[in-house]
Amino acid sequence: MSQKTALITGITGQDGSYLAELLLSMNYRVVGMVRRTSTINFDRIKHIQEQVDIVQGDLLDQSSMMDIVREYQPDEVYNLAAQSFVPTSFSQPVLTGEFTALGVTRILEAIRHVKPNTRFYQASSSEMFGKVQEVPQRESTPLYPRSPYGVAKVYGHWITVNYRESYDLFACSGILFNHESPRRGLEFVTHKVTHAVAKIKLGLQKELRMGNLDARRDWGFAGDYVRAMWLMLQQDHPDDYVIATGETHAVSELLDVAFSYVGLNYQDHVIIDPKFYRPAEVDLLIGDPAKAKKALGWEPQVSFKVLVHMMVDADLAELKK
Ligand code: NAP
Ligand code: F7E
Repeated sequence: MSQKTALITGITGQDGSYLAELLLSMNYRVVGMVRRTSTINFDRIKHIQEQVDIVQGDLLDQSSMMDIVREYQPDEVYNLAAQSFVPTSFSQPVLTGEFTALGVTRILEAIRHVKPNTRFYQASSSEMFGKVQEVPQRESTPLYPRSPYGVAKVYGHWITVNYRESYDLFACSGILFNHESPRRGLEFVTHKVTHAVAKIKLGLQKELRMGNLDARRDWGFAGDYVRAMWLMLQQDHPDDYVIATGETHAVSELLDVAFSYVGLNYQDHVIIDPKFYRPAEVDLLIGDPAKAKKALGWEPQVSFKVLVHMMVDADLAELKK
């Protein structure tokens, strides 16, 4: 069989790096789109940089997307690029809409005009469920986003469905619940906590300032979740899938598991700071991955506890270097 080509937007992000590793292990030619920055930051992909084709493009720029699809003729496109931090979406709502919402249409337009048989994956999010209308959340649960990020992802989800129905594109929307790893950005709550735990344990920090400890999330491991993205594009028909563990944990439980792993009590170190509260919160997320299990044969491999311990261990090792 001839070698397949996959284009990944957002290859420098957490998921992009795991997906690139997975596709390379399956002998794909991997093309990674990166935006121009004054300082290059390829930390997450430096170990595979020689094996991927890096190409400059931006979700804000239609012609760059067209040119990339024309030049590389990808069999599969994974649209992982986005402004992905919820608090920033409140402070930069218009930019978030341009990247996270309209960016999806730009890439779909490039595929439609240049190579319409390309298979397309859109990185949709459990943030679309927001103020949840059903527990647990599944593919048919009505959407009620609670942030400009969530609203932008709703647009990205529906434009993907619309291009599938209007132009017969093989376009899938993966509705992924929170997924984490040692490569997670430090501003997200899991990595913020595990990094602080490691620093406190090593005597480099004393306190940790946090927001809402009652929020509940369905947290999985990013390495498991990128496998689901690939599986969606290998099916006979395009569809949408919830990818989740089916378990929910409060932020306070995350703190407890992380601090107690190194023999500490989080209540001795955590200070509540209203600065980290959001204008509107998503209180409870818990996904039902039954459809993905049945249709894709997908199941998560890493439990919540193992995930948190893995992240604390990685932070300790990094800080000791
Ligand atoms: P991430 O670590 O924040 O990575 C985002 C990527 O998007 C980075 O490579 C970033 O490049 C790139 N990017 C941002 N704006 C861009 C632009 N205008 N043009 C081109 N590239 C741009 O996110 P992640 O956690 O890997 O998540 C991947 C995708 O899944 C995102 O769309 C996210 O919204 C979505 N998602 C994530 C989760 C989760 O729990 N992780 C759950 C559901 C959905 P730079 O390196 O230049 O910043
Ligand atoms: O917050 C609470 C916060 O920033 C989780 C993105 O990948 O997943 C992510 O979005 C919860 C929230 O992720 C702090 O209020 C308390 O309830 O880690 P987070 P998120 O907002 O759920 C979805 C699926 C995506 O698609 C997004 O791209 O934790 N929380 N105290 C805090 N959160 C942060 N960041 N910092 C705190 O100090």
